[in-house]
Amino acid sequence: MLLHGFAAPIDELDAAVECISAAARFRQLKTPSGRPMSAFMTSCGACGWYSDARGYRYELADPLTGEPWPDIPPAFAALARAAATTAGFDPFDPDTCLINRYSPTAQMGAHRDADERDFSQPIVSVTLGAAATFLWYGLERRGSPLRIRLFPGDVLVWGGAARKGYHAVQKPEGGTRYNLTFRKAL
Ligand code: MD3
Ligand code: FE
Repeated sequence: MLLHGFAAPIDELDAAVECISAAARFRQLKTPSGRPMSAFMTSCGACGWYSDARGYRYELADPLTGEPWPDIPPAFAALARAAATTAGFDPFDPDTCLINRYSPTAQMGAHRDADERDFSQPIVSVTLGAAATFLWYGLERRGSPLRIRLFPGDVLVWGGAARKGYHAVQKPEGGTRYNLTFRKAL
């Protein structure tokens, strides 16, 4: 479900991203095969998504510092819960929020989110900063995807059968894009 403008006003969310990234820096992760991902990432919550030669996984502490990830800010948690409720997924208690930062040349190839334990839990994603086109393939990674332009303040909720769908993100349109991805991973 696309909730256009659901996250507005977004100044408080932008400020929270700054605050989190001061404690847990944005970093360029490598895929298990050693390729650097073009988006820079950080996390907050009880765990954080991570990738390196050892594989894709959730880490309970930031491997850069050994410190726990910053807490999920109250404004983030409230937004994620409200969006999930609006889409019919109640209760939603995410234990992690991955923050992706896309420079004007960064993108994300087609993949599905499969590192979480319980696929009956939805995923909530929030666009901040620049707009970008999101590509939705569905349950198989072939054919021509549905193209959805996402603007700052747009929120997407993915649950049920869509939870296992393939998706990708194109380069942002003239600026830096941030995306918050709320998940219940553990
Ligand atoms: C559809 N991020 O971090 S969010 C990711 O814009 C990721 O940063 C993108 O895909 C971004 O894994 C897209 C939208 C999204 C997130 C999770 C999904 C779409 C999804 C899980 C299942 C289906
Ligand atoms: Fe994804």
